[in-house]
Amino acid sequence: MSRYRIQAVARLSGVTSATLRAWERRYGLPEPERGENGYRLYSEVDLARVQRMVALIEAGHAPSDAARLARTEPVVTAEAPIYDPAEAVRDALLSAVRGMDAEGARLAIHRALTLGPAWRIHEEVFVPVLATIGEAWAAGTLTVGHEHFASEAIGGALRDLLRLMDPPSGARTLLLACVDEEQHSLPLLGVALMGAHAGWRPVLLGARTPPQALAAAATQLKPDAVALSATIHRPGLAWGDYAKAVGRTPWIAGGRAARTDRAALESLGAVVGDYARTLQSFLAGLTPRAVAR
Ligand code: B12
Repeated sequence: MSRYRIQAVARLSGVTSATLRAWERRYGLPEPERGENGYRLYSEVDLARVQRMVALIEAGHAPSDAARLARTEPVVTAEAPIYDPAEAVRDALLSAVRGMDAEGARLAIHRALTLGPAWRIHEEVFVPVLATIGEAWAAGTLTVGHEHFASEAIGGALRDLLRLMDPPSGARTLLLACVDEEQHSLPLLGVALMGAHAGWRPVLLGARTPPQALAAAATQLKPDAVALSATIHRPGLAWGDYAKAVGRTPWIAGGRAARTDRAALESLGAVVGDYARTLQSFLAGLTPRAVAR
């Protein structure tokens, strides 16, 4: 590991040698070793912590707080490879899928659950893993069996996350469905998570929902908004029947097939969402008063 003399640390951090010695005395940071001749020798980690402390002070922290934070935060130095926890979990989940290793998938998903809010876990782990699996399937290196295996594991985790996200009392209802013949229900679960995160109460009809079933559910539930997902493009899909089914309720359609049919959908009054995140701006634009019943 590199060893810097105090002048070098002063030059690289912009902190004078006197201040470095004072910080060491007062806050125990940095923690240089002593060379044979008694000179202070600083490591990469010491340097990174001093630089971090400077940044924290510039951001308004008192030096004592900055020292405490700089000491407890993980240190990224030029020597330490940057560890990306989401990447590690993606790798673990993909290798479990390749090996059809149920225990490995369960463990990887448990690790994923530590990475932040549900929508971020979905965006940073599940969506990229599913996209890689889709590419591997198209390239012939993974089978439909692997796709099913991954869908079970990830779908289960998404459902668990949704169950844990208790909507606030008085939450508005978001009715979600996949269009007729559409088996790709995982994208819909991701969209439901986004809705729950925005404080809405998602009600899922799931895969293969014909327009009549949507109409019946909309009549019964009187949702405040409807979200539809379509992945496989079907040229004859009766979007007009879905428009009738939702009536005057605001609706959004997403998924790669909805994007293909964007013009038709927009002419029917739908908003077309490119990403699950689009749902949030769509919902944010719906004030309770604007909701038509
Ligand atoms: C898992 C999977 C399956 C599972 C589905 C299980 C389930 N319960 O969902 C199973 C095994 C059943 C399946 C079947 C098939 N699949 Co498939 N599948 C996939 C895979 C690997 C992942 C799908 C997924 O969940 N992606 C993650 C989601 C979250 O991402 P997304 O779909 O891109 O959605 C994003 C946006 O579009 C948006 N979005 C989606 N919906 C909505 C809705 C709203 C309202 C909003 C706002 C946004 C929004 O949000 C998402 C995140 O930003 C994809 C690969 C891929 N790249 O997606 C292939 C893929 C979709 N499948 C494909 C194919 C061809 C099929 C099959 C025809 C053949 C097969 N592989 O078995 C059948 C057809 C089934 C049918 N009739 O519907 C192709 C589709 C190609 C095409 N024509 O466009 C893909 C792309 C694989 C590939 N690389 O070729 N599949």
